[in-house]
Amino acid sequence: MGKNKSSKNKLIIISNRLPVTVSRKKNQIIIKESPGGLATGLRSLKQKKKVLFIGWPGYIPRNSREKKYIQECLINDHQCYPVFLSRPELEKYYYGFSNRTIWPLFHYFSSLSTFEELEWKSYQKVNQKFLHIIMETAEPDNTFWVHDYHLMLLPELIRKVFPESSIGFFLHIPFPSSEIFRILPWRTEILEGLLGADLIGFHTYEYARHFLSSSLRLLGYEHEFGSISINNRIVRVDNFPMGIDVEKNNRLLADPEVQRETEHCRKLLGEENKIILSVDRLDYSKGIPQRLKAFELFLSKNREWHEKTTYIMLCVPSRTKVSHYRLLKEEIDRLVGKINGRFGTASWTPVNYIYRSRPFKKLISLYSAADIALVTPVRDGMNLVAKEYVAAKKDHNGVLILSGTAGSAEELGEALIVNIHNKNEVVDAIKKALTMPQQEKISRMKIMRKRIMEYDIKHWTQSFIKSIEETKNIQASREHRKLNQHGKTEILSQYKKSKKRLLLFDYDGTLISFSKKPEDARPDKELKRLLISLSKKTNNHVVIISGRDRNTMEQWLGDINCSLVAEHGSWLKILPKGEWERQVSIPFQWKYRIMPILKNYESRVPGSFVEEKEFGLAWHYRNTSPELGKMRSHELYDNLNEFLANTSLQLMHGKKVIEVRIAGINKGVSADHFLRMKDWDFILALGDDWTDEDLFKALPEGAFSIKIGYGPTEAGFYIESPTACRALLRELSKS
Ligand code: ADQ
Repeated sequence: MGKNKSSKNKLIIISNRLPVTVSRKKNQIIIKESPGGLATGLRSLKQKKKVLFIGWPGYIPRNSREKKYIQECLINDHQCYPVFLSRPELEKYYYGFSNRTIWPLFHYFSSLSTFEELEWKSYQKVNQKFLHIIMETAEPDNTFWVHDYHLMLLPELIRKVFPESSIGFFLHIPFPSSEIFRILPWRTEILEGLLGADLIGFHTYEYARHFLSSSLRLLGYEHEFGSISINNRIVRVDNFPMGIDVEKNNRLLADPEVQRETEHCRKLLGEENKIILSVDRLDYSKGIPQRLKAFELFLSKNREWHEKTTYIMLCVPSRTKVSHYRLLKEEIDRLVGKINGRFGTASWTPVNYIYRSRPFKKLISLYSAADIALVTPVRDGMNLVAKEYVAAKKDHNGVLILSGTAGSAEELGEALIVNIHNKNEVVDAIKKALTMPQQEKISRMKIMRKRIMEYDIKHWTQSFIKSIEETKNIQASREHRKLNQHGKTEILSQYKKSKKRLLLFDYDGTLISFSKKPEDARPDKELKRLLISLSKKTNNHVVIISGRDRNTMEQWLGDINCSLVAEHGSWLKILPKGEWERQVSIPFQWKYRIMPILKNYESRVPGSFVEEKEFGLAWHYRNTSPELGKMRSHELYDNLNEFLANTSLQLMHGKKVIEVRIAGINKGVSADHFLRMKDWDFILALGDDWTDEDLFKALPEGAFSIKIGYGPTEAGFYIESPTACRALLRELSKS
């Protein structure tokens, strides 16, 4: 396969299936375009970007000659780069891991999920196979958009070979709650695979939230407004509700053939007859048996609607090779037979069951004709049928009944929202829909249509691609502030030139990494050697500014010739005098009132503990279950905030700690003592926490400030970790 050399503007869409279908008829290979919504949405981008597709063409070639022929046709005529899969790969990767493990699990059918090591191996192998084609086709600076649950390992694989590329991933199915997701034996591999992307998109906010929660619980990644920092990379997680092809919809609605078909359908069933319609792939997630049972109950409870309403149930055959789907088909056949046998008459068939795919033209005629759409999946990532029905109701004369568990319910709140497991609720909704006043139908439909027309497939595609670009831009601006060799050289050369140097260092998370228990973070030998060497130099004044208590500071660092700041500045030990001086003179009875509140949280949140300082109290939650800790910390913060109003105490939410201390004391105020001491010609401040932001803000122009780790900061530079920070100190001490 020849490389298609091109510019940065190449967009590569990777999905399990290509937007073409290859088949063989009478010894002839037939290639048919089968554009889904995505391919349509991408059309609007084509002026700006060259778009290529990578995926399975849906056909296993008989020999290498045929393979080569298909390959050439697909590449030259359709910009499609095929990934050919063998029969065993299809069985294990597609029917197996994708559709017997991930699909049921992610739709909350955990009891249907199978966990087969061989199928997982095949899933890994096929993801690698996709990577192989990508490497033959793409350039390192291309944009990649990976789709769906078949290819969740691919973002990380691409990242490894093309570290600088832009990678988006979109999941078309739900992302389950972390309690369900953690059932998966290969959960961390899947998460890490996805986190290789720059942008991870879901249909709804709920799925994005579940994903963030799994990343936190299973891998410990915190997020800030949906952005996770992994090493020095940002991964943005967001929701992008997929829309439909509105232009195609409008074009078809205006087509006389479609209008004729709509009228024909209405006449066939009788003008007075109300049409209820459902359109699904035959899948257990779509709740088809539950819906049939609810319809049966409706008929048994509402005899007055017999012969006056017909349910047209359109099902597309799907995954017929998976046994659950075969069993489901049998159950549906049986239920339809039972209902029609029980209620049908010579002139009326209550359920009109069509088990085949229909061209979209026919589908839209049916949507137009139907009085009610019954879209009641048990679980559905989005469900485009609901949107297609609303879009087809140009006259606003229709009612949508929709499951609350379909992603589209987040946008279509004006539908009659039901729980498919509650048969009576569905029966009531059908009745309500059949008798709904015209004005109410119109007003509900109008709002939904407006939204669907606006947020269509073009909008979806463009906003996703734009969001990848934005994430890359944020990344680039962060890179720009990252302390690189150039920055280091600048700091070192200023350091060497200067005669009066002030070095202000935070301790935890800056000079040393966090440990589970605060008492375990004592300075190691290397750190002590470094601090001694830096503070021995006559031109240097080293200050360690920490939130820790005075005793610990003295015990750990008291033998070094440096100034110390404890409890964010409540105590100072300033060289050359070198004696601890108290900076606050407030009675500390307040502690006896705050302590019980903190103790209460200590007992309610396992793993958390209270630290008592001379002028402060701190509740640490580093070792708690991350979500519980976070939730309770917000609760505690709010409680204390009210409690401390109009007192001379201040509340601080640091890294995994909530602290109460005397107002007016912070690292900036403390730093000021030292900044005023001399006319320094070199100032360097290092810190990782937001309490260090006060320090950064207090610095004069020309000072160097470095934040350890990423996040919003006043500091001039970023450095990724305490280890990198150490390396810098080593260079300073050597020079
Ligand atoms: P699906 O599970 O396939 O998609 P859905 O969103 O309803 O579900 O899309 C089905 C599409 O197939 C619709 O565009 C519909 O017109 C078409 N279709 C259905 N029945 C048909 C029939 N009998 N004949 C012809 N066409 C038919 C997955 C997720 C969804 C998510 C989509 C898009 O499961 O939750 O909405 O991807 O992300």
